[in-house]
Amino acid sequence: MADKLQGLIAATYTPLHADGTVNVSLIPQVVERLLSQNIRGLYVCGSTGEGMSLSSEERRGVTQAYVEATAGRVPVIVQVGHNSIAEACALATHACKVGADIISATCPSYFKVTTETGLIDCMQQIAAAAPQRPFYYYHIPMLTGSQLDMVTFLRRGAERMPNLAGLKYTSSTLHEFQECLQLDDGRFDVVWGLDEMLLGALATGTCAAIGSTYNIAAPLYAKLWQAFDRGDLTTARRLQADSIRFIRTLNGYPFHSAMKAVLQMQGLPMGDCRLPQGKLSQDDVNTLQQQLSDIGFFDEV
Ligand code: MN9
Repeated sequence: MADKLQGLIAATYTPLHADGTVNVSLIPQVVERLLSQNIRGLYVCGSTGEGMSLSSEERRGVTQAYVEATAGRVPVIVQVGHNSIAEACALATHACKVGADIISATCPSYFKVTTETGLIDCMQQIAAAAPQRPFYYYHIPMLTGSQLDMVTFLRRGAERMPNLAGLKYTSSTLHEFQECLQLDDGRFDVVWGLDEMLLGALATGTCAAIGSTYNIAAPLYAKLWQAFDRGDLTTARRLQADSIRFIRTLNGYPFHSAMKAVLQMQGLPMGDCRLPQGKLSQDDVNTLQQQLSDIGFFDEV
């Protein structure tokens, strides 16, 4: 079994030009900034990177650019989920070929996956398309609509997927997260995916967390993690409260469009989001900047 993921992992954004095409030329700068902030891995083409809003050709281009820019310094995890399983398999094979370290996938979501066996049937094909790489199922029921039992999935899935390594777990059910972490003496790598509940996940025993807001506030979360490690829960709670507060502000807008606007404020011209998320008006960008400044966001990160 491969090493488990560690620490803060950024769910990366996909930079776009003003005309909406992908701006791969910015990716090296994105990667250097994240690595300089001690980010320990990159999760590419997930919800944050708008994988589902990109063509497969664009996803291959973004994958290759992130792998090349990272040059083996931290693990690159590529999200290949698609409503067409065949397309997901082709993306997995490509990611493996260009040197991605780990493959991950959501389940199909137009036609819902309603049983754990059905989920294993789908994931088995994708995992088998990159058999030399660890595979992590991306559990995000709020977006896929598939609220299935992850303990059953891991237990039974491992019998059919030799490379099933774990989960990216984006759901607030901490008790199930804990069960998954502890299953079979901690055999699976179960990675936390809700930034606003990082402290709860640390208390539960997580070793790694993948999230969008680590792109804009890695130093805050690093301090939170360090405070937790030294047992200073008062500081850890204060920092988590700050994260909850700025995430609440961002949720007043289309979330990822607002996140890209913040990255722009921090000096990275990431462009807008694709529809259906879209872009913030200039008025909204100004209001957002003022709101974040009022809560001290820019002083803290
Ligand atoms: O999976 C991200 N989820 C989505 C990771 O983007 C749907 C999270 O990092 C959230 O963006 C974050 C803020 O709610 O927790």
